[in-house]
Amino acid sequence: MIYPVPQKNNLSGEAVNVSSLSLKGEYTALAEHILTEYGISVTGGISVEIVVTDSRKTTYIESLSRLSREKYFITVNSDKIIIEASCTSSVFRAVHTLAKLIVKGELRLGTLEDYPLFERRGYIEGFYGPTWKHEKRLSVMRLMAKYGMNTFYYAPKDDEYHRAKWNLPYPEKELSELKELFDTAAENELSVCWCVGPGLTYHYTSETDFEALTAKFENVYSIGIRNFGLLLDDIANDFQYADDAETYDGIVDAHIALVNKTYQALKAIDPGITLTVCPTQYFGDANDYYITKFGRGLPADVKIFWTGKEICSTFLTCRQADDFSRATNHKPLYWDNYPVNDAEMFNEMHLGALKGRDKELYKHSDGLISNVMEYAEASKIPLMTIADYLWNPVDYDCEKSLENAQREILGDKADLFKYIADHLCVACVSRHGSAMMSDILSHLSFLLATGEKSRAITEFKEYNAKMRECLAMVSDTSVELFAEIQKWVKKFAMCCDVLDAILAVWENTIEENKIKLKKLLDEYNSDAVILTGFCLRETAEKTLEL
Ligand code: LOG
Repeated sequence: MIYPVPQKNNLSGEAVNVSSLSLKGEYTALAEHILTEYGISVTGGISVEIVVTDSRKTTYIESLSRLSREKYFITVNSDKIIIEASCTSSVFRAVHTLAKLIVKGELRLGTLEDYPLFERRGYIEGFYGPTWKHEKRLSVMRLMAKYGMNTFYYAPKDDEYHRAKWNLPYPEKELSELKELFDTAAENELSVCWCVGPGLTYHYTSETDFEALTAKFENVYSIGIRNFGLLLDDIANDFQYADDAETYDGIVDAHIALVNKTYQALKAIDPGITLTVCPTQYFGDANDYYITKFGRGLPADVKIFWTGKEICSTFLTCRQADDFSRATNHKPLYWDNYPVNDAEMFNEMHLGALKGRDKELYKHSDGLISNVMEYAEASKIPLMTIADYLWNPVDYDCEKSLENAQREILGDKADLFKYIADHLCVACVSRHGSAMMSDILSHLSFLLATGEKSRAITEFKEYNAKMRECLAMVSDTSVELFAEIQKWVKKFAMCCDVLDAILAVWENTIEENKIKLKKLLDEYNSDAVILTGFCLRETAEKTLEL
């Protein structure tokens, strides 16, 4: 299986083994570049012909009632492979798919037809906390493009030129790094939206502030950005300057005026510019006064961010999306606060798969943009599942997608990694963690309670040995992902100690062993980092009663 799962994969004939190939047709340089990244040589062999046809003829998708620039076909014959696409983005997607099929040994005679269901599929650096290092940014971007995302929003709360110093232009160095980032996005078929969050100090009636805001847009326009975001989240709910309060009836009126004025100014710079906004009320009930008035007061083509019923929503449903559209006259563009783990969530690590988003949400929304964690490497795992969901939500299988993501990031280390990953998935999308541990401990407790003590001890030792093996592996901070999760690794070490102490009591129910277990359990419980679910504490407490 390759990911994201293609829409119609009829490559079901005889297997075709490709060790090298030759390219013909259009976009061969792009194709060569991608294939080489997968280690596929283009020095001869089966011919791959890339045929680019007019998008109007090829890419109308009935079920979506829209044209897609990203639809493509791959036809595999015994003597040649034909890629049919309509433009660079569909060639880009097609070649990635072909490369994945070759690498996985899944290339067979037949045809494959593919296109994404969500129109906008992306991620946003929109979290509080240390901003991602430049190299990390590039690496996440390339990976997300490989898995079919097409949108990137730049809005790190702690980039001071995004928020605190919104009215100052970027210094040369920062601007040139941003340019490199945005150029990489373009090479990877991601559209970039640069966002500004002026609301902490913005003076709505001040012309000077508005000029500073447009100057800032121009500053970023100069490096090639054509999509802009105006974010009004997490700012005061009321006026901070007396003359603002005198001029506008309410804060929403000031926001509507600001968005409209910004929209006009941007269109005057370049009619091709697009605008996304984040309202001050970005979650909750779509019928609320602020969001209804806000939505109705904006031009139709301004996109509106919305996080759903909650800031970090457990579910995003088609019905809620329709309520939002009716109330605001705009489809929601989901700012999905998963896997972000900032603010109150800072003791959680979100490595689980995306869950709880309706399969048909693509018909009812403008897209979904996932807000990431300050941990870039760790974010890649949930992000890959999000990319899978967004491409093909109908065939999305969260467990298989997660398995594939762990393997992509960790290779052979993925199997052992599951012993810690089991505990790193409690988040808004799922409150259930430690599924594997919970099964094992309840099975072991059952054995103990039904007189099979020696079997319980043997199997317990096997489990603890695996946990220790995993602990040794994840303590190696030369692996980038492991370096990022050390806070949880430390707690995992405590967990291993508690498990060994439980086992010691099972083996020898003496007071001394119980005292040791009690001490380790107390230490474990008093550490605020979130790791295992209830199962560990429950087993330890029952053991203390033996
Ligand atoms: C912020 C966001 C933050 C997230 C999770 C939005 C629109 N804004 O409550 O920057 O990462 O929550 O803590 C937010 O979600 N505000």
